[in-house]
Amino acid sequence: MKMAHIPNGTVTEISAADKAEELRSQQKEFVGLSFPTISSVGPNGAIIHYRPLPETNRTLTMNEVYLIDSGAQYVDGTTDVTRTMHFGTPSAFEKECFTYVLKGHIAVSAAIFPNGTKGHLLDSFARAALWESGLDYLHGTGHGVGCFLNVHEGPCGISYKTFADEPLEAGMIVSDEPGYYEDGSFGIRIENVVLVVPAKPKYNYRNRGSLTFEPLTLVPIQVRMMNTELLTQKELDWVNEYHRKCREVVGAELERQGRKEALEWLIRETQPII
Ligand SMILES: [Mn+2]
Repeated sequence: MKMAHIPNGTVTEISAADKAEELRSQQKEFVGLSFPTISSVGPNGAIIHYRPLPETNRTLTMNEVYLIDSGAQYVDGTTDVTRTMHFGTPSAFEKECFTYVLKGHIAVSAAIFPNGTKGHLLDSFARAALWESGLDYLHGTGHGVGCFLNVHEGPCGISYKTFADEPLEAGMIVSDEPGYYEDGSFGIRIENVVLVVPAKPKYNYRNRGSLTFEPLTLVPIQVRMMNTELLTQKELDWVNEYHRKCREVVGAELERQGRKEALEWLIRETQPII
């Protein structure tokens, strides 16, 4: 799928999902998809567990939000990533909602919390910006991700639900995926898989130690969907640092694989926000 093909009306939810699968299958150690791809345009994006069928299949256009949640099983790991994008000009409301979701995503990803904290305590971090505007989403914020196992698994998670919630420990892998769904109009979700790692804040209360997250997923987050005026300096720095890392790590790999067009796209999509 090239962005240049969108205006022609030749890309659909199903063909975009097939293309993502084809590209994934070209990478080494690929075994299969880790779950059925959610590929959704406009109002279909507001259906949280949507998957495209021939009778619901919509065409990607310059006028509607596109959401894709997909992942694969590789012999050496499991992926699960969601990105939301617009190929034309998103509305002010779409951008506002996207930015609140992004704030929530960053709030979890950059959170520093004591050892022994359970994931459900972090769930409200992901919702605070939405809640402040009277908005919310009706699913949990994160699930455990196994390595060539289940893509949705325990024992830890980040959810308003408190059952089966083991404390987060360094080395655990969870998803960070807040969203917002406007019925009949659009859906937004930003999902990375993140690794729990030790953190070193200024103090170490009663020697209990602290943890934070390191993103394992490295895919640009579309700046076009952001209202950057709503972001704090700390959030802007997070986005810029994340995009720098995407460019460094994925850029080197695209170069190695000779994927020139993808590399040009990556460079465009990871320009620093000033
Ligand atoms: Mn997920």
